[in-house]
Amino acid sequence: MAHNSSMDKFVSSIGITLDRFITQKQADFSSARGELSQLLRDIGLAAKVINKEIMRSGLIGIEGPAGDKNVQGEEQQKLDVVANIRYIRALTRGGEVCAIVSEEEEDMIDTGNHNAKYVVAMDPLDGSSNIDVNMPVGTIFSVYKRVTPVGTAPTLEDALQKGSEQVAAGYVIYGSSNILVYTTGKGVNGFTYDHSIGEFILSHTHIDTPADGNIFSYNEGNIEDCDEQIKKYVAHCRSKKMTARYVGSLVADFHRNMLKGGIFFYTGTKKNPTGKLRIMHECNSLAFIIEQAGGKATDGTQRILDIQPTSLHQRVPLIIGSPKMVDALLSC
Ligand code: P6P
Repeated sequence: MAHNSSMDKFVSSIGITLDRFITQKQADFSSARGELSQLLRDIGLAAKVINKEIMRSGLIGIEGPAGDKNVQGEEQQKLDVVANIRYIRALTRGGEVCAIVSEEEEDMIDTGNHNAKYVVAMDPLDGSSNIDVNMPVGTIFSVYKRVTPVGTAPTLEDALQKGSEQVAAGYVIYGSSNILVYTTGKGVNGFTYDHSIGEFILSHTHIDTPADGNIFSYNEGNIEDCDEQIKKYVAHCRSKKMTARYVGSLVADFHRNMLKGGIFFYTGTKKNPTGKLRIMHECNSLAFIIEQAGGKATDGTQRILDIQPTSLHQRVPLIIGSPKMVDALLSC
């Protein structure tokens, strides 16, 4: 049948879905047999479910504290607990993950999938205290290949791996729109959730972060507690009349800075001498992503990705963003 161009507006392409993109990119990995692809799809599924619950949180009584504290001693929000259960269930049932390290769980979870090749470390819902005030929140995840033999029970050795060992990393930002951003080491791509068809559609192809920027993200409430280097850098930012932007939700601050250029830093304070952010659940993932986008991530002395984690909930100072801004802070 001849194609009538007047119909074009009714048959425009929906774009590339996350599923199709993952399958297409699977060809990049000769050894890939689809397990990592399935794992990424499982994360995408859980993200869709969590997104639905966040969008309606004020209507279904799921807002506010769960009445418990997590292993960090932080007030758990109901949605922290829900997101943790949803992601653990999706990854366990997906069958591709033998172990999960969650910010909301004191110990590593053995999923029972002992023939699975992968381990996932994640913060199921970062910044959840912002939900009740309708600020953006996020999920952050890292994927590692297990180091113990397939077919055996996973051990801590499978979990405590350097960030440089990640095979994939990503985050979901539940904000004015919902975007899943991930890398498998061949660039960073973002997918915007189309609620009308329930699909993540490729929207940010091969993200490169600007080499320099004008945005600095730091909780200046800590300025009296921090070391001289940070004080000098903040003074430098002020002298240059840079823009201070701090949402208090790591994924939101990171995502904005990666796209526009900028620097986020959360270093040691008297309250948190090694910083507040966790290397396994937050820092390794974002460090992998920012380096793939041309940026830098350091703890002030070494690459985040070179740090050998020694405990599941280890905190590290995090300085991350445009390379010239990170270098400027380090030279203070
Ligand atoms: P502060 C949220 O609780 C979080 O873990 C990150 O999302 C965020 O960047 C940071 O803590 C904010 O911490 O101490 O500035 O409130």
